[in-house]
Amino acid sequence: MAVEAFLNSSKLLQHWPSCLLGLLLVLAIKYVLNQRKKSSKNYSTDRDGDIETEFEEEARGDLQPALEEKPHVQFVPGQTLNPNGARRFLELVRGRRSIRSFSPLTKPSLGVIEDCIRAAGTAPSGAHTEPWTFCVVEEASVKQSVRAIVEHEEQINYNKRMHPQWVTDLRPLQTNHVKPYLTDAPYLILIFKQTYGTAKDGRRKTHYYNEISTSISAGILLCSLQAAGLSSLVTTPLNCGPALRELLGRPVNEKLLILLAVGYPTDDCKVPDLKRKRLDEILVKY
Ligand code: IYR
Repeated sequence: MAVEAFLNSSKLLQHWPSCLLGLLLVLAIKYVLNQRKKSSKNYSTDRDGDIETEFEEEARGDLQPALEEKPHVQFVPGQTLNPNGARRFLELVRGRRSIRSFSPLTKPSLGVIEDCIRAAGTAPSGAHTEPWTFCVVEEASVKQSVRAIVEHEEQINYNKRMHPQWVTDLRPLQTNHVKPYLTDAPYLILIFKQTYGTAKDGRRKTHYYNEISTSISAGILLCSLQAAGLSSLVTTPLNCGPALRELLGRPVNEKLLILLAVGYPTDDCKVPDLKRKRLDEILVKY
């Protein structure tokens, strides 16, 4: 017995290079299989992390675009060359200020607000998914509920949730948790980004770059409100998103991006004395 065991162990000793090779081969195969599994689960991971969706593993032959596939049409420019256009637009947007003192007495027509939202809806979006919802609130009781939610959370934000540096940085703007503009302004517009949608076949539809797309459309909305002669305030009520979404009965795929108050300033409306950066501070030429 002892002799046999000795012979066996000496055989093992003789063949250790091939054993090691075999072991390495098995490890290499395992590694390759693992990597393939990882990458097949995660098609959409881009290096900037801007595309958040992970796709389900599914038959590749079965895939259909969310958008209808049809021949492209001739582009007809909607604008003609206008050398003064940019300058006039600059003058328009230069005059825009965020205000916090709205007149409760004057109210623009809903038609104007609708046109501004039509303009916002022209924004480009990831794979033309148009991932935005604009909720317009004019009903006094709903504005009151919005204000109650926001003031409750902001009181916590200002008093304990946020870092003292946040409160300090906001001091020049003279803001606090009391927000009369949420009930004084004739309209509130709550802009939701749709984090995903539903395709025609009922499957979940990826809304690529939904935050960027909705932010672009919000920018267009601000400009069109300004063009309509209206004032606006952009607010990003911290920690209020879910409660406001529920108040308005919006679905779970929608997340509040920003809340606008819209209307006319009071006669005694004051704004912070702010300067904007010069062109040479924001433009880099190559
Ligand atoms: N959302 C809060 C606080 C606030 C935060 C920033 I950053 C501002 O630029 C302005 C205000 C509020 O509306 O009071």
